Amino acid sequence: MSQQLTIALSKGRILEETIPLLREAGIEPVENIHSSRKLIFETNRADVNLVVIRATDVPTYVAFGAADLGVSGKDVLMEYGGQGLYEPLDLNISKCRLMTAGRVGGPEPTGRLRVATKFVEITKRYYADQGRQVDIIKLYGAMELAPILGLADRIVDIVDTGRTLKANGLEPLELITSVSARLVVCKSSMKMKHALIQPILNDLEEAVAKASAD
Ligand code: PRT
Ligand code: MG
Repeated sequence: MSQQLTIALSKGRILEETIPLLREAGIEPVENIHSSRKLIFETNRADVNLVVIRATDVPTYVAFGAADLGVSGKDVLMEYGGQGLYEPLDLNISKCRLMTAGRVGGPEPTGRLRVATKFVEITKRYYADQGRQVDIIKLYGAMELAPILGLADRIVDIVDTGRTLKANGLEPLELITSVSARLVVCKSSMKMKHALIQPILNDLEEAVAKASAD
């Protein structure tokens, strides 16, 4: 039987920017991904399928080999850890920054800093590297609310234009890392399906170079 490839795509804003890159690399879903409720999509290539899943689930599917390739934000990859994954290509899309933020003109917190975030692992590492002891409060959304209501002194969140922070009386403080979407490859797929995967990596690399030159 000939080999099949499954590519896991992050639903939401990353998906919008991934589809044109895939198309440029010769891979196109046969139906409209945005308007369908399906999770698995056939493409113009009989040997390639796409799955569209929650961004935070992409590394898991790829690391376990349930998908061979994936597209995932660097923030999500850092939070997941690197086990089982190669990260061969920066797709240069969905760019943003992961930052700490606090109230504009807020008082210098005394004692242990309380930090609210959904990026618990990244936040732990960031402050540990600085030798700072902090209390981390896990949230699932609307991090901006935490400093306003006094739940936390700081948040760690994604910033693009900074408008969301500003609208909530917050300001960006420290840059933790720059973020963009990356192509990830399952380590065992890279071995077992190398002949199928390598040309796609090459084509995507060219597609990224072309998009960046436009
Ligand atoms: O909503 P859900 O939790 O299900 O998923 P999600 O929010 O993680 O998905 P989605 O579609 O929002 O995509 C998230 C991924 O896109 C992130 O993991 C990043 O890799 C990337 N990305 C790029 C962003 C942004 N830019 C971005 N601006 N993700 C989120 N934002 C949000 C941010 O959380 C904040 O609320 O936009 C707001 C900040 O934008 P500015 O322009 O106001 O600063
Ligand atoms: Mg969102």
